[in-house]
Amino acid sequence: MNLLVTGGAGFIGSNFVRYMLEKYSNYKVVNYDLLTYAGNLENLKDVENHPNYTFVKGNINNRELVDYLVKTHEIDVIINFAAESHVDRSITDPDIFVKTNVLGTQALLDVAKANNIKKYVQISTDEVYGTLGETGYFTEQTPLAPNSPYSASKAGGDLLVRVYHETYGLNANITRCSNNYGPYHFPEKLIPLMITNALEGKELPIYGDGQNIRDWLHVKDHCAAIDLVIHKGRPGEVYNIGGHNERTNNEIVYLIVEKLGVSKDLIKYVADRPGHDRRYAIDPTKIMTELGWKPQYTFETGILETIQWYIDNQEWWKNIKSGEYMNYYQKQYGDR
Ligand code: NAD
Ligand code: TDX
Repeated sequence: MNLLVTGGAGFIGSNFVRYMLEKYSNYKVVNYDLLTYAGNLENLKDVENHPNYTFVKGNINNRELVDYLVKTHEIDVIINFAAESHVDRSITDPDIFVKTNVLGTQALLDVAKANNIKKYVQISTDEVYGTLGETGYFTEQTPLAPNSPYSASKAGGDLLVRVYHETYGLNANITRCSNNYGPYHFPEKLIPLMITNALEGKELPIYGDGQNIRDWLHVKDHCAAIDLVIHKGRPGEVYNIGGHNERTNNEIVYLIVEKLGVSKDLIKYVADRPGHDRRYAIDPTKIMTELGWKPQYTFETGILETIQWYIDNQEWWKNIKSGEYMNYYQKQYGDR
């Protein structure tokens, strides 16, 4: 099988590229990524010379280039991870979120349709469902009710994927996963920000009262679920992905403080995020019963492994935090 992975230089995409190359010795993977601030080829340093791996720099909005790649690499499946992914950035600059997450998705769908692609998988998020109260779970039937420019743009992309299935018969799936954690997570997001700030002795900013709840899943468990959807997902279906690991932000930050042995005085309660969703929690019954998915990691072991990864890979995140790697890749690839 030949896969086009868009956004494969980001956090989840790079873990997925590695997962597929390791698991399937006869699959070819083309990683197509614009290398925005969040894209980093250091995430895939260990596979850059793998015979089944090709990297191409480009924008998902560039239909001509994506079309050329689909044809020349005889692509069977497109898996779209490419997105602007940070909620806080979407609040200050929504435009790029619409351009990438809505229009970029439509451009990919057009190319998939024109080439009669065998399968298109859209990597979406539980945030499209909005927020939960103290009880209940998101199922695939929960109405879309996004509360941030980020989640609205992801919901817009999802609706277009639905339409290309319903109207044009494209064999498409949408996956909606809860919050991921694990190696190569960009240090603007809660868990890597708190670990790296704690290691640097910097403040640990908690928004609002810190009682917002996220449902955490190890990135490798997410990759395994996507693998199942590619091979066994029924055309047009949505699959929610989550492992029943609800934690308040306070619990997460206190755990990191405790495991790293730093002072609680680093914790600082700051102004809340506007439109801050209170609670996310996934009901994963459908993917578990239909596709046989089951998470392998418990949060307790996964978070310890992740903390250790950040201790062992300080150069990786220090380059990002200093902006060093962006200068490097700008020199390497220019503005193409
Ligand atoms: P990320 O920000 O780490 O990576 C995004 C990647 O997309 C980067 O490599 C970036 O360079 C690339 N990209 C951005 N704009 C592009 C464009 N126009 N053309 C080509 N490439 C472009 O994000 P992530 O956390 O790895 O998330 C990947 C996907 O999974 C996103 O679609 C996100 O919405 C979804 N998701 C993320 C989580 C999570 O917890 N991180 C949870 C559920 C779903
Ligand atoms: O400094 C912080 N302090 C803080 O309290 C940051 C960065 C976050 N938070 C809070 C906000 C959220 O309640 O922590 C929680 C997690 O925040 P993020 O890491 O920004 O993730 P979230 O907003 O939940 O979105 C993530 O999960 C779903 C990803 O970034 C999305 O791409 C994905 O779709």
